[in-house]
Amino acid sequence: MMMKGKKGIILGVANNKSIAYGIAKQCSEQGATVAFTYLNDSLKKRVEPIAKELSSESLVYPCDVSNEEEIKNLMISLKRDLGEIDFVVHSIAFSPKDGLTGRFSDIGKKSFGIAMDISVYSLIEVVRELKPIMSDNCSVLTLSYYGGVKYIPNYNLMGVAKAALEMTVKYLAEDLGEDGIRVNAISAGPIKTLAAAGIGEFKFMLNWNEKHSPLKKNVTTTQVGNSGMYLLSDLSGAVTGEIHYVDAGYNIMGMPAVKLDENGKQTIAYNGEK
Ligand code: 0WD
Repeated sequence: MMMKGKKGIILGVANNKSIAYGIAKQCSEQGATVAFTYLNDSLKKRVEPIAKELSSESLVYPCDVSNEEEIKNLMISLKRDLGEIDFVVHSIAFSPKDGLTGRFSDIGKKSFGIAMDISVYSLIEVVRELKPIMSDNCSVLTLSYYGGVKYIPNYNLMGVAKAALEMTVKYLAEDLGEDGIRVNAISAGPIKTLAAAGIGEFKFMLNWNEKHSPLKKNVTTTQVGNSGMYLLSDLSGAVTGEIHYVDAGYNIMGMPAVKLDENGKQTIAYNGEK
């Protein structure tokens, strides 16, 4: 029981396909008490059964991270119900549609601001507001994607947001290190979730990653959950400011591997043909 006695909050469960659900489940199985937030009333209906499944039915709180008051109220509720917290998972991102389709140069200023606010600034704000109740070896985890490091088709504005998020992790890690608080990110391979449905040609991304990653597979929320649990546990007590890839190794590839087909002709595993 790697998380026995630990208490934490997970922001960003939309349903049981969410990466945050995978992390919550693994933490709970390892003995943690997990509290949840929901974005709005329609998602509340999805989050409540998940909280019940993980014996957290009394630990479900509203929190739209674009609303300062809701973040402040979250701290008050957690202090009342849990006292201290040992981990925080920020599994939240949002971009208006014009940030994920069409030409990059057409992205509007308003969309840019919204994506950066919800997907990046919210990490800083959540950490700052919850800091008074963080234990002195608290671990914070957020979720990133390789599109913040290299060009990925259609990831567009979210790529810029993830680049900013990854640097935010590093600056926060340094800032909070003296308080014993660790801040890390998992850069996960593509997974079919609600948020992923907004990305153009997502199926192509899934196929491409599966065929061209060293492990020749896509990752699951359980696998991301296990790595997340490690980063939230004392097993990673000397790890901070890290962007940890959980992507079947895809990020190490500079080009797709070339194989010989039955005619001795050089070929790649997948060229995007449907
Ligand atoms: O392939 C993927 N699915 C990957 C996702 C690969 C690598 C990284 N990620 C990241 C995402 O960018 C995000 O940061 O993982 C994180 C979680 O995403 P997810 O699990 O793929 O998607 P989902 O289940 O939709 O959870 C994201 C949730 C929102 O869901 P919807 O679909 O309703 O936008 O983020 C939450 C919301 O629950 N969210 C908010 N929460 C509070 N306040 C807000 C907000 N303003 N906006 C979105």
